[in-house]
Amino acid sequence: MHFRMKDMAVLMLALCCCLSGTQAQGNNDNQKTCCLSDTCSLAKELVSIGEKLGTMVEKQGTMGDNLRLMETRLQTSEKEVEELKRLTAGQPKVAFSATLRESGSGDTGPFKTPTPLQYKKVFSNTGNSYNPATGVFAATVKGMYYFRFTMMNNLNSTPNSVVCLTKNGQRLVSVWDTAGNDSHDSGSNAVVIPLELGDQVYVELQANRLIFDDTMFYNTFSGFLLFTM
Ligand SMILES: [Ca+2]
Repeated sequence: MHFRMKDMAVLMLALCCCLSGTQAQGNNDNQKTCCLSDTCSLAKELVSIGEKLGTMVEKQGTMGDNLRLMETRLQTSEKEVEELKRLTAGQPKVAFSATLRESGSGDTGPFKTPTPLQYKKVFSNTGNSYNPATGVFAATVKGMYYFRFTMMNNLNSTPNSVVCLTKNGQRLVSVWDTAGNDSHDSGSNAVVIPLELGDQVYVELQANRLIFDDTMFYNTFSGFLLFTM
């Protein structure tokens, strides 16, 4: 509406100037000249108001754009807050740690085939993802995990100790000690890996190898969820 108002004022101003010029050339009537002068002033004022209105509308448009941008940012922030709430307040808790023997001492192995080690003495098992009856950790939460295991041999000549951390039957990392002329060797290894639901992680004693443990608990298997994915 302001543009129409401005346009009308411009037309009036143009008409006024035209008539004023005609009057100046052909008519010296003072009253008519005064009347035309007032009309010109009014037209100029209307032009000025129209321009101001135009500027205000432009500013309003910019403010509207800014408001829409802020609304978009707010919606993005709200989504991020909801995601953070989900990741923190609702974070699943998965952690376990176990060692090989509940009591006594002696060798485990050798076996004719690669065999999952059953860590019987459980220190912790939040989430119950680790099964001490099988030695297998089965993921019930999709995410990034940390696993670590340790191993010991005890003055054995061959067969000696080869132990692998295994995921779904695939060897990931290992500890190896096949030199029998030294004694009481320990070793450890660890991984950080992503797991899908149902993925199985366990420590496997390789065929024709053995490990030793007693109530000092040298052989351990531990793991925990770092974050969900
Ligand atoms: Ca050795």
